Amino acid sequence: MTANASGKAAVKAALRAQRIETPSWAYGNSGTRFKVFAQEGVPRNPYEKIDDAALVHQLTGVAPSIALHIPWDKVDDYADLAAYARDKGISIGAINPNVFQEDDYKLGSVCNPDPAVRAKALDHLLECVDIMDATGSTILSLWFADGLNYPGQDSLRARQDRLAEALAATYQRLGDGQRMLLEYKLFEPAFYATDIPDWGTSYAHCVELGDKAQVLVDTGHHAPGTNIEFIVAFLLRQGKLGGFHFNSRFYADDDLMVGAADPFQLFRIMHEIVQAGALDASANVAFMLDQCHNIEPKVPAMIRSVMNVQEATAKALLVDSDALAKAQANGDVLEANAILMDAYNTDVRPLLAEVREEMGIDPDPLAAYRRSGHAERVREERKGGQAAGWGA
Ligand code: LRH
Ligand code: MN
Ligand code: MN
Repeated sequence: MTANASGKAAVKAALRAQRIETPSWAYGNSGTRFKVFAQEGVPRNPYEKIDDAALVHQLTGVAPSIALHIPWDKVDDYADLAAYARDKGISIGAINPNVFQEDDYKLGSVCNPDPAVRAKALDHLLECVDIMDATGSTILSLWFADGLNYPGQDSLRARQDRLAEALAATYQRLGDGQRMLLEYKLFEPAFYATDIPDWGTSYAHCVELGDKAQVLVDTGHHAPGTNIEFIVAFLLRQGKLGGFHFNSRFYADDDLMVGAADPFQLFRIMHEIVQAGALDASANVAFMLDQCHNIEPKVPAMIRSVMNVQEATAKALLVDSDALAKAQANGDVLEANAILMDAYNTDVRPLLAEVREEMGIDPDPLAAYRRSGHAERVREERKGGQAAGWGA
């Protein structure tokens, strides 16, 4: 399918304006619970993670922020870290508190039956809002590993009360222009029950909290076969879609490169976004990656991931919306489906190459990366790279 000239200009403008956030932890060493395979040239500290994220932005033109995970990215002076990022041409994105990696959290963090542990977890959440203030971050990205392994282990209902209490206290602390996104996950690390297992639980808490609380959809956190684009469409309609953690999965929370396992699903999600006008920055949907590169080199994998999101977005932008609306109104099932598939089956790589050239960057970011000599340089410079945070 082809867009007409003015349509093509609008598609290109939307692609130029797109913003995709990369996660600091994807630049560090990672693995599974069986083994972390250390790679050469991996960042040794948060500053070097910023260097890598800045390079991804330089080569793709659409990844101008980096999410931090605290304390994985702990530094003495967060304002200094933010200034460093600014100097490199990027900014600090979402701040992700970590209330799942200390012994105290064995039975949960904000849902823990012990009030002292709950207080400790809340302190950390509030400390992360301080870090938002220091870095200029506008998003507190919350994920809780809280849950139960055995029926009867704790009261499902009391845990919801404790959760609501901690969320409310954190919400109160948010300043103007700051918001909190509440991530859900069906499974892992708890096996019997998770305290925020699904979008409905997250949504209900966010509604109770107010406008500054929205749902975060991590594409790897659902039961297999879940229709994620339906969740996206519903949350957008309610003004409660805060953002994404994009990644791919075949079986569980695999955290593979986005668009690798199921590019069609990514397209269907982006189609809902585009149809709702939510690609526009004014819609405030944060497009963040949350993935690990256990066996592939990290910076080019991140570039590939950003490009995969761009390709899905370009295809979604190419859907002939007028023709689709007409076919839908006419109840023309085959035509409506054909219009969608036409867009999906378009090779958008030449269009994206044009967009990049117009942005003054290399039309082939991966080739530009290989030519940059970055991999060879950091292999020499950086010895003993940092683990992403877990499994090390
Ligand atoms: C949990 C999760 C959450 C964490 C990240 C490291 O599975 O998706 O977003 O912060 O992984
Ligand atoms: Mn996530
Ligand atoms: Mn996850």
